[in-house]
Amino acid sequence: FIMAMIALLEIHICTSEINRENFPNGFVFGTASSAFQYEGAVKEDGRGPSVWDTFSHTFGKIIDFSNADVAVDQYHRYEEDIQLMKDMGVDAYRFSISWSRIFPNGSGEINQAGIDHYNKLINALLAKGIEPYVTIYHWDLPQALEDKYNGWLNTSIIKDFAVYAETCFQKFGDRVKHWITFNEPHTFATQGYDVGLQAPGRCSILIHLFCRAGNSSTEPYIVAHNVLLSHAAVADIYRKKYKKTQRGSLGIAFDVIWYEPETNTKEDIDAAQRAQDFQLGWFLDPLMFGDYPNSMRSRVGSRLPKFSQSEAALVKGSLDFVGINHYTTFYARNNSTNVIGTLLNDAIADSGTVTLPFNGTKAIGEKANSIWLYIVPQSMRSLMIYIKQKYGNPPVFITENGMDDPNSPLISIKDAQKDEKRIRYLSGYLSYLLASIKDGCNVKGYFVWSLLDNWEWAAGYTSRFGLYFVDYKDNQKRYPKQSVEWFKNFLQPTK
Ligand code: PSG
Repeated sequence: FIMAMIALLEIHICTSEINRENFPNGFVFGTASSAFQYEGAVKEDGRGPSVWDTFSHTFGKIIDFSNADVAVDQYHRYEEDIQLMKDMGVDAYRFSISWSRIFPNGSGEINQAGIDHYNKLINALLAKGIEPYVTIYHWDLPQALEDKYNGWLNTSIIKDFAVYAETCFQKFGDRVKHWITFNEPHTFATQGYDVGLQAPGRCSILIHLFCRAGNSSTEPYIVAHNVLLSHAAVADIYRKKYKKTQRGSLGIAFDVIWYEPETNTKEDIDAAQRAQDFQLGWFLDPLMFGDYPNSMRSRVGSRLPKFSQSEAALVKGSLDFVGINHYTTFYARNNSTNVIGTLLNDAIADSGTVTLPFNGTKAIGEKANSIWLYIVPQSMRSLMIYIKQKYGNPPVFITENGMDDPNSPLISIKDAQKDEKRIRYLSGYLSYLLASIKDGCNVKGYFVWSLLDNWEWAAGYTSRFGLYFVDYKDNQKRYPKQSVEWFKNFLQPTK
């Protein structure tokens, strides 16, 4: 009988319309963005170029040959955008600071105009009762540091990043209480240094057909290692010098695909675990336990950098919360032959798994627009339970969740506004997030990616993740999609 009641309750939780009142008091709802995808104004007020300026201006790297010189012009329109958020009733806005606005050369002189800009943005948010959640690094490394010492490949980055992050604490930490040091280190380590599809576009696969320089089997691991050491250095500075007065907390936003074993065989169940070790565990194991997962150490061997005892001690426990960017689910299967992996000789092959959103016969869920985005809402719950059990139930923020409209970029404004699919996506994922909270998962907040359509990296303007449609042909005008009204009702159910 009890089991039947629980089952009924679950059906109820997962199918009926929910709103914020179903979530615990103090649970934070917001929307997310990043500087390079939103700001534009790339040459204004002393900003220096970043590796993404260089990459996007390199012929053939961006699907629609676009760049983010204008993007959605939030540098100039932040007040208008804050009003859009205010009207929806969000509690918080996650955005990132552009390193090369603060330090146009990556290090050295501070650019006061950059500080002024983020002060204005933060103050305008707070004036409307919206809390800033600030990502310190969302992929836009100052080009000067790439030129000077190969950026994340060099341990010199640790000190420069620490100076930049500490400057953020000094200038903004009186008002910013949630810091995300890094966005998706796994994504930029693999996309930027293994397959070369993102800045700085390094790789060695296919005998350097796509990348002039790089080493796909070693560089992703070096980059990730330097990211972990940089985060740990910054967390140490924050705790020693700022935490007592500023009382904020520090996390990292990880990209996490949920992996379903393709079959019930032990081989595939182990493969799914390994795939997760090589994605989330790569970062979260050192941060929680002080070292890389066993599966990584045994498979990557001497190519995997090692933490000294003092480094391990600094890295371990340096997170106050875990940020999770979750969008999609793939099947995982054991890769027994690994022919392609042997051919490519890259880091991605090391996990010995094949991870795809479909098996021989069917797709794992309904597809959104991006080739990697399949809709499997219940994975949100599985993932939260996984983190609870494996990592001792740390505080978690969903720092990104959302989908892009099908048929973009050619979609008309009218059609784009009818985004029932996004509404289904968001309410589905939120329902299972709520279910995980009822399971005891320590989830503190949720951010939709994204407030506006924006410049989607290598996909340029062909992918529209916004609650608001942006008309790129008419001066970046914003139009609400139906999901705006839905989110508004979700956030203000009694109004
Ligand atoms: C995240 C997750 C996957 C692919 C790309 C991202 N995945 O599961 O295969 S990138 C991430 C990023 C943000 C992007 C957004 C949508 O942090 O800047 O615009 O998601 O791709």
